[in-house]
Amino acid sequence: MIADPSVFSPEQPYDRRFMAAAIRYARRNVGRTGTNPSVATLIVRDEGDGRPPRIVGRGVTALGGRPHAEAGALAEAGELARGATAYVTLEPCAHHGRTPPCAEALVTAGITRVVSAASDPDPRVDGKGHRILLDGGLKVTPKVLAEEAARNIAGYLTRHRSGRPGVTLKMALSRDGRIGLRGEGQVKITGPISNAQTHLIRAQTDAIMIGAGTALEDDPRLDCRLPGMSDRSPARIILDPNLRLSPDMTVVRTARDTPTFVVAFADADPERRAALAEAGVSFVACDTDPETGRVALPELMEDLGATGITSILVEGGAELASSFLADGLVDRLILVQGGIEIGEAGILAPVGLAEARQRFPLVRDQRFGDDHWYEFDCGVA
Ligand code: AOF
Ligand code: ZN
Repeated sequence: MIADPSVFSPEQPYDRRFMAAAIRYARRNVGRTGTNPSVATLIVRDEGDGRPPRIVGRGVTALGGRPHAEAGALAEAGELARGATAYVTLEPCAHHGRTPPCAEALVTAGITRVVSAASDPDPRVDGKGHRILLDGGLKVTPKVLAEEAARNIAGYLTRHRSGRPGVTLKMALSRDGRIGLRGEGQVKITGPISNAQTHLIRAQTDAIMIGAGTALEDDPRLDCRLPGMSDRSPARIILDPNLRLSPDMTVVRTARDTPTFVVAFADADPERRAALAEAGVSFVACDTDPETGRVALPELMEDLGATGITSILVEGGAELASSFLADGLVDRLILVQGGIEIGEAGILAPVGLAEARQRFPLVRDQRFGDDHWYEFDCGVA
């Protein structure tokens, strides 16, 4: 990192506004850029003639992670990049990949000022991108809306910091704090608006995870059902250490359309394994936690991180949720409280609203129809 902050230029009046627009634009490809973060770049010209500055080029990290955002924005701006300011939601890269470093590309294109948001922990960048820009004579203003930009790339940052994917745990709670009724399949707790919000999060997440109990009980689809966004369904991970899933379940039947991973012990029934493999399911091996006899989650999370998964949405059930919480593996907790009551026979949520409020800062609080949506930052990583 560059130690001396005096090398950087101060923020200008329009900076936050354009950075906020860039951060919104970067959301377009969140969950679709592999191990690469989804970054956006806006090239902005101020002619200095009293007219407001205007955007002449925009780019977002392409599907799969390449090309980087800067390449698209510079190509769109063409000669108009000369003398312009670039707003980049992540420090521009400094390493040679399939293309030369983005920081160099910005210098070569004649950009005179770069405003960046999040810092890049990738050791190939980590301050070196800003250094290239400064050495090229550009003005650099870092950390503008850095926290907001970091939200978009939370999984990427967690993977760099902790060697595992970022984890969001989401639960729908009844008014009396229950998440369902045993033996009843899916109980409708929340309404259409918050359900659509959940699907939006699915679209922005690499993989969705549930336990075999929930899979057997609910036979869910675990896809993104927002209109026009079905191609954004995340991969599915089902924790089924003893292979209880059967080939006629929805997730197994659709395994050829949406990547589906089953986490199983190495000694699980080979015949059941063969039947699932035949249907297109892939397997992830796991260890046993010597204390509980269950799947060792921290090790599994590291293994999933190593396969390139950067974000996971854990959606059920109670046992899996409490294991994630107990192991300190939840980065963000979403509790959606619906208007219905389930009653004493219902399954209690492993963490209720009152406890969550006590333990974690509330970062989002919204009302969707009859539902309350609460998001907590568990800040473990
Ligand atoms: C940028 N702009 O749009 C993105 C960046 O595998 P590679 O060569 O694509 O490099 C991946 C690294 O590139 C990643 O870890 C992060 O440091 C940076 N991502 N950088 O300048 C972009 N997505
Ligand atoms: Zn780059």
